[in-house]
Amino acid sequence: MAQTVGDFIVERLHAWGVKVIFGYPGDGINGVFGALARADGKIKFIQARHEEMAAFMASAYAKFSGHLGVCIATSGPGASHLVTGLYDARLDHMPVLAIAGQQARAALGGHYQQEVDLPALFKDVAGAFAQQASAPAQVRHLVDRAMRVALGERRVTAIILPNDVQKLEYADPGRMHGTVHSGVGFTRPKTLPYEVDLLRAAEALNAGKKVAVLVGAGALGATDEVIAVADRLGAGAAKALLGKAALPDDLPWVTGSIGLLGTEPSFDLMMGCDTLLMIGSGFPYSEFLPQEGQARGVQIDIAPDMLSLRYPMEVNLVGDAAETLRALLPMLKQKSDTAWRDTIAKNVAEWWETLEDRAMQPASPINPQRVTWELSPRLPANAIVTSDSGSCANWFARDLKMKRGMMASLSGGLASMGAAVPYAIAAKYAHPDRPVIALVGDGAMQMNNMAELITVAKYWREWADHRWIVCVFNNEDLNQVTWEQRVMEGDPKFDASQDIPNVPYHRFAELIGLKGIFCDRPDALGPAWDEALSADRPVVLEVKTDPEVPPLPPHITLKQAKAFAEALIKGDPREGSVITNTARQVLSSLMPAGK
Ligand SMILES: Cc1ncc(C[n+]2csc(CCOP(=O)(O)OP(=O)(O)O)c2C)c(N)n1
Ligand SMILES: [Mg+2]
Repeated sequence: MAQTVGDFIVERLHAWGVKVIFGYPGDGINGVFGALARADGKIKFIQARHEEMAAFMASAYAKFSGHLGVCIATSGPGASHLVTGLYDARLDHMPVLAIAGQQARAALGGHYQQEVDLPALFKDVAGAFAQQASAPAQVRHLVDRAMRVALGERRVTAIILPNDVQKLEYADPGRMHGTVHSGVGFTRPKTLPYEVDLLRAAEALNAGKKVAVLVGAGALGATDEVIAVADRLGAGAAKALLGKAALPDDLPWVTGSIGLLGTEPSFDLMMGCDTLLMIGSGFPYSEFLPQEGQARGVQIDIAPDMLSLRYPMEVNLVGDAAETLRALLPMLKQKSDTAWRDTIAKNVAEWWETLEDRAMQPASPINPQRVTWELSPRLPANAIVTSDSGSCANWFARDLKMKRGMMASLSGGLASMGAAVPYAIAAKYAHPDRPVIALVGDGAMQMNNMAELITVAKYWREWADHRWIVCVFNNEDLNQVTWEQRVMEGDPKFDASQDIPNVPYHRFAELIGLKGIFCDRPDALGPAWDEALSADRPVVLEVKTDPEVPPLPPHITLKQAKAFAEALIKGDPREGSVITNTARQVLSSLMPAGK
């Protein structure tokens, strides 16, 4: 049989090093699925339950493997389902290629069934390169460019394939005017600023007496270099959410997460510094950074458009984090005064005690902070942790102690619900030999993560390490938003939008052949984690958690505290029970006594 366009595309992706594709079939893309079947396992296909989940998987695969992620879907609804997952990759700067089917060329423009204007649909999310094929000779350069643009610019790209084109016989473009002759291959360049600019950065950093470092996802491959530079500068370092694994939390000068989900020492570090060194981060909330003019700023980022965006930097360096820090290090003078760092370390040590104290406060029935607090010491050395968007992201950010060599991620820029389970599945394709743990709210389970457990049930036996755990925080509430309504808006909880049904997640797990564990007693939490981590198959650990423990930001303003108090006065349905010990503990430091 002659090679079809579908066969050629699969072969070309293989030549580009693609090993796995996440997706869902349909008649708009069957020409490529037939080719995948004929390719005899050269590229592995992973069947998700929903195309959005396949796109989340592609995004997470890129995050955890360092390679490009690929997802595939049929025309119309399959393609439109991909979009949110693709935005996740787009906002977190991940190289992802989306392949979507389309109606036959002759039908386009005919208000045909499942006909969606896909170039227009993908124009924003895959704006770097979104093209629809109209002839076999075109697909070679469409694949080559989609791959190279995605890898080179760390962007999302899309190839749209009318179903009749997929079945045509493939032929290379002839040698004539108007043809394109492209090739395979991309290697990441070494990106390093000029010495003169490194010297300017060094001058600013050497002059500082109180240096603060902020690391993000761009620093994940530069742990040694960040530590060396921070040690030389006597600096403290805070971590943006996506950079959580960039520095281990057992270093005394690492202040943990920053921002709304962050820690008090990170807040103090930024408010007190005279120099800011930001490495590979697009952390969005400027109010957690120094005030303009307070600090001299140096930023390192691989993407020029991310420079001087959150704080006006004096020195803007385009470079790979590890390479740039390595080049910078010999230019930096060892700080001899340790007072600044000693203060940071003292704040950090006290903060960990505060967190333990908060986690151990009684709650009804389980304090959600205790869930991650108990997990930290039990985390296997090479664990990969994912989190959904919801209150568990607070506990993931704040309470979970990362050790050297672990990985962690979540939907950062998009902060989408529904990402933790597909992320955790993708982690198994990036690193089948590593244990994976997903932290998920019950709302996010109901939204779509539950259905993806079926994907886990389908595939887990082929994973080298069978440890795969999703921990569900069952609080029967869309709790993060409930607290946002109270604290940010000053509104009482709106039961109609916030209450969600109680679902036996652990029993659903058992129904589909996974292990289910249920926990509603604080003292059973540690043993429950132990049982989950030693199980012979994937586990759903369902924990009944208290929705009245507030995931408040570390520096909650008086304005917000007042809004919260107003919500109580206006008659929040939970008024009687709402100020638990934990809430009182946090609020007492903010509210005037007796209010
Ligand atoms: C797709 C999507 N829809 C809505 C939101 C807004 N949102 C953020 S957190 C949250 C509540 C999540 O509830 P749940 O998963 O139960 O976690 P909890 O906060 O209760 O722990 C909502 C609705 C979002 N981030 N993403
Ligand atoms: Mg919930």
